[in-house]
Amino acid sequence: MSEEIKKNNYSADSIQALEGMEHVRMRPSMYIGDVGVRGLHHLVYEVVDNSIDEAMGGHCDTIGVAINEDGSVTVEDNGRGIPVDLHKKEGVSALEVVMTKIGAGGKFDKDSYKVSGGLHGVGVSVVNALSVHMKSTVFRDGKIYEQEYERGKSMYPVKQIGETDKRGTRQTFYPDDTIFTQTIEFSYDTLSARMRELSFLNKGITITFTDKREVDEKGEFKSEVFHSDEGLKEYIRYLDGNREPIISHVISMDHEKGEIPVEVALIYNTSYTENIFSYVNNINTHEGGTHLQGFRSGLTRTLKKYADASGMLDKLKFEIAGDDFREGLTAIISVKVAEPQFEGQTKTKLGNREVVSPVSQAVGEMLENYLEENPNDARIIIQKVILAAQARHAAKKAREMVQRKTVMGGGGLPGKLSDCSEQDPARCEVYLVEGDSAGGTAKQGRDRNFQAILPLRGKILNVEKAMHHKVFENEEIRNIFTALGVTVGTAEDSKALNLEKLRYHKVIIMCDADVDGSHISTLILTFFFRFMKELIEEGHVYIAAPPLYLVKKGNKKEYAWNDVQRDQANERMGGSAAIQRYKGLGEMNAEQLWETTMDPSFRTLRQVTIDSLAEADRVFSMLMGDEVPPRREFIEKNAVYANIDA
Ligand code: 0RA
Repeated sequence: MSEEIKKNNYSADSIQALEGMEHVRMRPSMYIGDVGVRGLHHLVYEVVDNSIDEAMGGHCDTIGVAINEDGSVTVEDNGRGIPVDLHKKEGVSALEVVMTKIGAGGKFDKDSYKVSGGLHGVGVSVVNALSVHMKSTVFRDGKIYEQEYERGKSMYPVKQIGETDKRGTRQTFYPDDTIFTQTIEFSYDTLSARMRELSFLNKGITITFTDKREVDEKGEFKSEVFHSDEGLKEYIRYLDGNREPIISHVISMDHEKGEIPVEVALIYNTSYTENIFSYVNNINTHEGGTHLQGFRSGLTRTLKKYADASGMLDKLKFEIAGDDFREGLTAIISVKVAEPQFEGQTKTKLGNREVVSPVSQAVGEMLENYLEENPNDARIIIQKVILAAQARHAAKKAREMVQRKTVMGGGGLPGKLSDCSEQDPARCEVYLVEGDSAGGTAKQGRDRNFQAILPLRGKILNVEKAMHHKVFENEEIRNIFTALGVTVGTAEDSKALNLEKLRYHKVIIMCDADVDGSHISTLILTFFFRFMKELIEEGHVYIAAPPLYLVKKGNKKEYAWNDVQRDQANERMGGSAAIQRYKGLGEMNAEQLWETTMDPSFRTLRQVTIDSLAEADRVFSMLMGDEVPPRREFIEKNAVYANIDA
């Protein structure tokens, strides 16, 4: 607690507390990032983080998370229970301080192992302030205590409500719909993915996740239990389950070097994709930072040293670059940092310099041991690196061709692009349309002022299976790059994406509403995910939703996007309406396509977002990879409308 606050007397403190809570309600985004879907789910992460901290301190091993029947969320752990004794300075229970004072969480327990911070770690009081109702139940010293709150204000002092032999803390909250105006509905998939991720990142803990809003045919709730004994090693197997490994084991290590606990696991597979996920205090650091830098330098240094000593590079005419060591690599780095400095646009880049060398050393030691003990795998890895270097030279040439066209070509826009007349990218949108014929209809139907059309020929290249230079040689893909005005590669980073000259702020994928159409959408999304991830992350990518049916009777007509809407429309028209099922965009005329799918005042666009990079990677590698059975299973499970927004 700061000196300034310490000096204040009791009443001044409580005013400050009130102001703090009011401030959270006035400026929620300052505390949880946004008040949309992401911010809403952040509330759950915040509460779960507290239980994870208790587990990391060695005080609990089980966490239960449930979405309740009424849509509220309960998080329960078997830890020591938040203390309920009188907080002398505040004159109320410690629990009340934790729940109603901003920045109070855990501060009274200096010995506890607490490293949360950064994005999360704003404190459970923030969740309380943003909930219409919250209830804390503490099981401690043989007793059960309870306190409830409304919009962050306690309704009564902590009271004892019974006896127990349990230990732990239970928190239930119902988000405030005047704050989360977009939605207060929690997504099973989003929360489940995060709980799985947390169980891999914190081995040994059991997290049960239950959705009580619905029961299945057997009358049971949807529920999953997440537990990992091997941590990141298991995480790698999960992530790379649909790829083919080229070495015999996952390489991993888990140790505390100096002050900073470092865990790393990695494997090489047959793909050409570099896939590194980094975490700081369980937070996915999308933008990387010093721990990633340490990882890269440790990897490059150790592999290079081994390769040089092996003589395998002797006849090589190419220089080996850092990138070459990471082709077909899937890796996870997880560090715990006491006072993380987060930088970057989305505050997901670790800035602490002191992290570089411990990570680099740990990675070096781990790899050196593995290479020495597994000479066969070592040779396979070095061979892969050499192939990557050769492919990189080929890719560079192909890329330069694209670049020349983009930058110097003058009127170098693709011939197939029907551009719009508006010049301000913020107001411009481009439709990527499946097939030339639908492209033609879209071109007639559009508002040419701000809507551009780029028709794509049939199935675009599956980038998941192609080498990089093949990707850049592909005409459809080059057209997308040039049309969007996006370039790849700078002097420092051959894969860096440059979005500065992005010509359209909305990039809309428009495909038939059938199996082929969703396959093509997925191919395009895979391409964006692997080669223009920032385009998705910055919210530029959308999927258009063409209707499935036209329901017509006399001069009345309605469109329907699913069977329920179709039947309702039919009923509204008194039954026996003529129903046309659109088999594809091609069956709509220009006016219909405009009315239903392109007119901004009527259309619905689904914005593509990424909750979890790791989960998205797994889904794409499954959907687009070689293994058929998992893909079939996924598609059957998500048959109605595969949610690619994962
Ligand atoms: C500080 C001190 C003690 C417990 C906790 C924090 C605690 C906080 C949370 C939040 C969720 N679950 C939790 N479990 C425990 C008690 C220290 C003691 O008993 O000596």
